[in-house]
Amino acid sequence: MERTLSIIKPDAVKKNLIGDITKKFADEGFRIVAMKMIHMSKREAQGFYYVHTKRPFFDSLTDFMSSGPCVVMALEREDAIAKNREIMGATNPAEAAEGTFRKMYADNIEQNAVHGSDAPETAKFEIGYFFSGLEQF
Ligand code: IDP
Ligand code: MG
Repeated sequence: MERTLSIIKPDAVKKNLIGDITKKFADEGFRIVAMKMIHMSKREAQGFYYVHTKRPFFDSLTDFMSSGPCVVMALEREDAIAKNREIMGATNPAEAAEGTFRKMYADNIEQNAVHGSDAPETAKFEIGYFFSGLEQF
């Protein structure tokens, strides 16, 4: 079993997609082991995306991520990290496969509906960024 961090980003929350997205995770065999709705401050969004500090889109990305509430979840499944990346689709919705969250729901490469950890070390950091041990089931 492996755990990954998922975020339903502010664009998808605004579109009322929380139910559709969590249903798909259940259908794909993920167990939600932690979950909450939060509205990140700019500083909290910068901390979450610190690996992208030097990227040209960092300021705009962290404005977007702090623009409204999002849903953060820790998900558990066999091969959770890769499976979540698969059902999310490519970062740019124009390149995302049919049926993926980003193909179905994303507006553009920045406002792209969902986040998913990309490796075991990042999953550990990202889950710990939002959830204490007591909040994980
Ligand atoms: P990922 O979310 O598919 O792992 P990353 O490269 O880690 O993609 O980028 C993190 C987030 O930054 C993306 O999900 C997207 O919201 C935003 N982003 C990535 N590339 C660009 C870009 O070229 N322009 C604007 N925003 C971007
Ligand atoms: Mg990434």
